[in-house]
Amino acid sequence: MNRDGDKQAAALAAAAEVGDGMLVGLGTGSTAAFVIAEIGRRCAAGLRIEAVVTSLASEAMARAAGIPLRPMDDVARIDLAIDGADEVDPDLQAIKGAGGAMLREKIVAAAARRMIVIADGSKRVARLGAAPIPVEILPLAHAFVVDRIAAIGGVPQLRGTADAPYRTDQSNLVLDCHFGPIADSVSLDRLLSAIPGLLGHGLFLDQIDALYVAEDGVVERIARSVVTTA
Ligand code: A5P
Repeated sequence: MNRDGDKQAAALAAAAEVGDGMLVGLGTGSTAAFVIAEIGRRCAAGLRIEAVVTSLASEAMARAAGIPLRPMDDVARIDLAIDGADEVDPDLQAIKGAGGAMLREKIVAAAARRMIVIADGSKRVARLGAAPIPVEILPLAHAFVVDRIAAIGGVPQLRGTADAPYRTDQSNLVLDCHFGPIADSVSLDRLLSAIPGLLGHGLFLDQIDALYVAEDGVVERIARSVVTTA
């Protein structure tokens, strides 16, 4: 099966965990788009849920799909968040944020009682770090954060160009930070989180409860300690 087929297969399997009465966190990206479409289809068929979104792009998709939305500023607890990832390791630690939504994605993940990640097989890695870790920063802290990232061994690259930098949904900047293979993700999480002006980063260490990953059409559900075939 092709990669999109695998993304969709993982998304459909995860969407089956959504039930009536839930407040659901909707992720961002091409894999999350399949979940939004499927939940929209089920809402049209009578599923009664509400959702919060992690980006303006997902908001537009969810509205078009007819999913009832609540503003996140009104929400402290979410039943289930479903989102994609850029890399996931065997301990269900992940790098997220290629789509630039990692700050809102982490708030939604932290508010969620359970978080499920959906992915095609290409996202599975033995060790995190081939992908850069995206960090969202306050524009006025740009030079300062670049200096601090370099001081802890990272190579930060401004997303976009100096003349036309990429802007997040919150109008902030993104630095894609290359660290290479990550030996100590917990320490790196602490070091990044301690930099003033760095608003959020794409390392997700303890938020993910389960992964649905599809390879050649076969979906596997991996919980933090249990592996079953979906
Ligand atoms: C969005 O900011 C990201 O965290 C995405 O969830 C992640 O990049 C995966 O995206 P795809 O599903 O498009 O690969």
